[in-house]
Amino acid sequence: MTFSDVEKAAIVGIWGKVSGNVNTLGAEALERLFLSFPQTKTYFSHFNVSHGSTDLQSHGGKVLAALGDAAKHLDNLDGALSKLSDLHAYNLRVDPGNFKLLSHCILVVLASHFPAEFDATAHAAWDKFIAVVSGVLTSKYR
Ligand code: HEG
Repeated sequence: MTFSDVEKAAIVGIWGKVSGNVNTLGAEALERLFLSFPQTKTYFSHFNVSHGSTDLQSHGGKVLAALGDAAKHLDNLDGALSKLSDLHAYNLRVDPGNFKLLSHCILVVLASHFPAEFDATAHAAWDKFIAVVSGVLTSKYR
């Protein structure tokens, strides 16, 4: 999957808004995930999932930081995400359907925090970007 120059600019531009605040924004994405789609909590039974917990902050930060790293490697996402792909496929075994749910929650966070920057072009580019990342993370299941 390739990204156009317009898509790349939108992905990197929004990442610039997110990068200084990954723990807070990531925690909000996870909180939305767990409240709207409670079945996703089954993977996190060892977490304190209450509002603002350090587990939410720390894990949310890791997820968004991984997206930020991916945004720097848009021409080689398979390579950049290879280790994370192994982890999700072989160790965590997250049902691939859950990636769409988390992706939705991340897009909602971006839209609500950056309404001016997150226009239709940025929305489409980020939707594609997270879908491609999710595709890589769920590519080694069999
Ligand atoms: Mg995953 C760990 C990124 C979707 C469940 N996830 C991680 C880690 C990262 C990450 C960076 C830490 C890896 C490490 O410690 O080395 N996850 C990530 C991305 C996306 C994603 C970028 C999709 C965009 N993860 C995802 C989904 C679920 C899930 C949809 C389940 C609903 N991830 C999960 C769990 C862990 C990680 C259970 C281990 C958490 C822990 O015990 O600390």
